[in-house]
Amino acid sequence: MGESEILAKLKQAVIGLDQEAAVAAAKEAITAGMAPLKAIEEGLQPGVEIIGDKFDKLECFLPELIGSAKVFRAAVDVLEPEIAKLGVAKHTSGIAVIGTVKGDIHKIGKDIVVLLLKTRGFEVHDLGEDVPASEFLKAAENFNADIVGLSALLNTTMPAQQDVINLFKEQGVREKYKLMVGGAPVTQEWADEIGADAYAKTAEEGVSIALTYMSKKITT
Ligand code: B12
Repeated sequence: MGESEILAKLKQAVIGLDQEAAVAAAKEAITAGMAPLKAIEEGLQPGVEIIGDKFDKLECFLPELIGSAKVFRAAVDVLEPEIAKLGVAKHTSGIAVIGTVKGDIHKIGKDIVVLLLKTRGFEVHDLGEDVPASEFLKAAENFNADIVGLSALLNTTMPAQQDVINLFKEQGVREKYKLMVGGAPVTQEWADEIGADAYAKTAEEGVSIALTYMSKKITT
């Protein structure tokens, strides 16, 4: 079976809230030698985006949103060990603290960032979801982090990213960390407005920014 067919199956399984089909398609992706991240980004993700759009237009409701997340997760569970196998780093690339900001319980995207950072050698402290600004600060200081990642999926929780940055500034520790923001509604303009160091549209982009930052930090 061709890659495009498998990607279509993954997408359709999410839209159809069909966990069995999603798991089967994820296994097919592995058997076909497809890059696991491609299966996530080009198969599963377009599926949840369609469900999200339908939700927005009141064409489906919260149970479908929850269902799509479960199906997504089940397929990622199959793909995750394949991503982990790609891990190449034998040394620690750096220390990252990451979480979804206060008021926001979306975790799928953040979890992918965590997974990719780990496979690229980062020591990652995942603070989970609905994380208050003070927890980000505490963890960054305790773990002596290099990078702090803030995920937000709601327009209403994007200001909580700013709250974290403001708190770091107030406490005089802003310059010690690279503060990176992400999540579907977040943009480069927003990152600039709130004074974040970096914005990444995808998990992959975020990890590559993190690695570039660490290589500069080590050489300077
Ligand atoms: C699944 C889902 C849920 C699930 C979440 C399950 C879970 N455990 O995560 C549940 C059902 C719980 C949920 C709840 C709600 N949701 Co919802 N949800 C979604 C949906 C369909 C998919 C999100 C997702 O997982 N995408 C897949 C991942 C892989 O993509 P991602 O998160 O964008 O992450 C990628 C990048 O953004 C990036 N990234 C993410 N974080 C970070 C962080 C850093 C540091 C970096 C570098 C990169 C990065 O990397 C990832 C991979 O490349 C979206 C639709 C959409 N188009 O996004 C709506 C959506 C986000 N939800 C929405 C809404 C309104 C809600 C609710 C308010 C609904 C309600 N009435 O209760 C609640 C809010 C609950 C809360 N307080 O948080 C709206 C938000 C609108 C807005 N912009 O404000 C959306 C857009 C749907 C819509 N079109 O209306 N939701």
